[in-house]
Amino acid sequence: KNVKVIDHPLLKHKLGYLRDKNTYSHDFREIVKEVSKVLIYEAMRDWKHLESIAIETPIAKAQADRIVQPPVVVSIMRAGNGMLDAALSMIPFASTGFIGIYRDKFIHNTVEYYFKMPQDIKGKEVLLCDPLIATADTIIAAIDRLKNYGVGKIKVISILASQSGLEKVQHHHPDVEVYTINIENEMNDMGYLVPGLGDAGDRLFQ
Ligand code: HSX
Repeated sequence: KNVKVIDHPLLKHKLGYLRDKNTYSHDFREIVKEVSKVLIYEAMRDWKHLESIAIETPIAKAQADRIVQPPVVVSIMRAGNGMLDAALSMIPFASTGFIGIYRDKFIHNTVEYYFKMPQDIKGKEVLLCDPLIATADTIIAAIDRLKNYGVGKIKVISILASQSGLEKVQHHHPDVEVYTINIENEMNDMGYLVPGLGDAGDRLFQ
């Protein structure tokens, strides 16, 4: 129930281009931004922190809603950076954090090489961006780290996620919601999603 698959014909259409190996970086980057905006939009759907402020339209005085206590957008580098512009364009007043982490093939563990959060993230909601969840080791390690800082609710924004990876996330972090476009049933020996879209970082940044 904490996995939200955002099912929409336009997203399906765009996902086809992301999967296609003949879609090169420039277009791939643009489409990642487009689908990320939709995922962020859905992840913010239940946002409760709105305040009403007085404004004037060209015609009359009016009340307008403003989001308060904005979330922290966190990118898991490097592929998450491809989603960051989209997230910040949707929530321009959000603060941003970065986690550099990768799954090391040789030591069979995740390695963190960078961790930089804005000040005072305690209790703040986090939108954690990484285009892919395969084994889920990366995302789980990132969630573990964020929870050590006492952040509020964590929502993961991911373009594709494996069924087994999602189960693992739910097992370790049942309170975390995942927003994705499609669940992939298979993974190969290298830990790539099948059919997937390849290595998101490479396809974004070549
Ligand atoms: C890719 O591998 C993605 O961007 C993620 O950071 C990671 C997903 O793999 P896994 O840890 O879920 O197996 O570079």
